Amino acid sequence: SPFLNSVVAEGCTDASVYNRMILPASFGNKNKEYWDLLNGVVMWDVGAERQVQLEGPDAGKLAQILSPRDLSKCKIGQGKYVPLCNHDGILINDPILLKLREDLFWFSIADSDIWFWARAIAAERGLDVKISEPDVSPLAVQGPKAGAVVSSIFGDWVHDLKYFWFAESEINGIPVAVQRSGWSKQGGFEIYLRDGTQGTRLWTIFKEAGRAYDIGPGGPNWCERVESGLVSYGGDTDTTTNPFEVRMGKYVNLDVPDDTIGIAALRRIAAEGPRRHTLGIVLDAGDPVRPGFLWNPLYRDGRKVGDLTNCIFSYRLHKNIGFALVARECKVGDRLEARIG
Ligand code: THG
Repeated sequence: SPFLNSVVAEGCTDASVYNRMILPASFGNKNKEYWDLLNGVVMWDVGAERQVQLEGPDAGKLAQILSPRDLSKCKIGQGKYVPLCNHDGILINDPILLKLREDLFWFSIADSDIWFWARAIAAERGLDVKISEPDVSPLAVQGPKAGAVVSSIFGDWVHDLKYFWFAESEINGIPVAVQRSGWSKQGGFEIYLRDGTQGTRLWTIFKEAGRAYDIGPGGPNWCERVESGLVSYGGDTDTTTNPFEVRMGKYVNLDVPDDTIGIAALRRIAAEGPRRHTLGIVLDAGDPVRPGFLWNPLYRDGRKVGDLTNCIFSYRLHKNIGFALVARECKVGDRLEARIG
């Protein structure tokens, strides 16, 4: 990521690999990073969220072929959270789509190879569209004070951006797009850096503007995102998971054109009713767990009913919490047995 040198200088202690890149997770004080996200403002190097760019006369057509969410009313400057599915209706990514022009779109992707997929589909369908990974790297600014920091840099207009809408801008000659977005429910923005040589300069601009608000470095926060119910593609999903099973059914429109990949399967799944759904789970006992994708079995009356896909100690509840991907017959309030540790 163009922010890597800054992140190392800040003392990054934990990272993962995401889209074949380093995704910083923590700077050694997870407790502080969590409470700063809830009460203040944090900045995250999320350059690993790569853009798959569709450009050309058939870009919009390809975007709709790739996603079962209705994009016909998507405006220039608007973003949308969209499922991407394979022909069996299985979720293969959950990007944010940004429409920059009628003939220019970005899928800001989660951790799977959509670049190859999009190219293959475009070629097979004979579409006039160029697919590339442009020099674009997001920096997330999250938390209740994010608006104050971002507006102090770009101006008060950022407050008028609606959720997932964005505008192209620049700061000290550095080209960016500013979007109201981010992988938390604490509010904030993502700044899409459009010149990878300027990462250190952009990081410093935010660090200095954020000083008055005690901005600190962090990373996508596992505890907050589980408390907020945000899905992690590839972690909370497996190779058999469809969007209905992970609360993305509201982003599937069954009346999209028939040439949308997976729509026939999704219509069938919707008609039959998905087999599983995701519920939040609170564990009664146990010391704080290390966060992880466990996929440990969950039992009801001795019978396996699903999986605990992830588990994390909640700073707010002082209990371990997670997501239960379980059979539809399991309801809110059921008692299940989890085996962890
Ligand atoms: N930023 C950018 N790209 C990304 C992510 C990101 N691509 C992959 C991954 N993260 C996408 N995942 C999500 C999931 C949920 C949300 C954002 C990114 C989100 N959801 C809101 C909610 O659930 O309440 C709103 C959804 C809606 O109503 O449309 O914000 O972090 N650039």
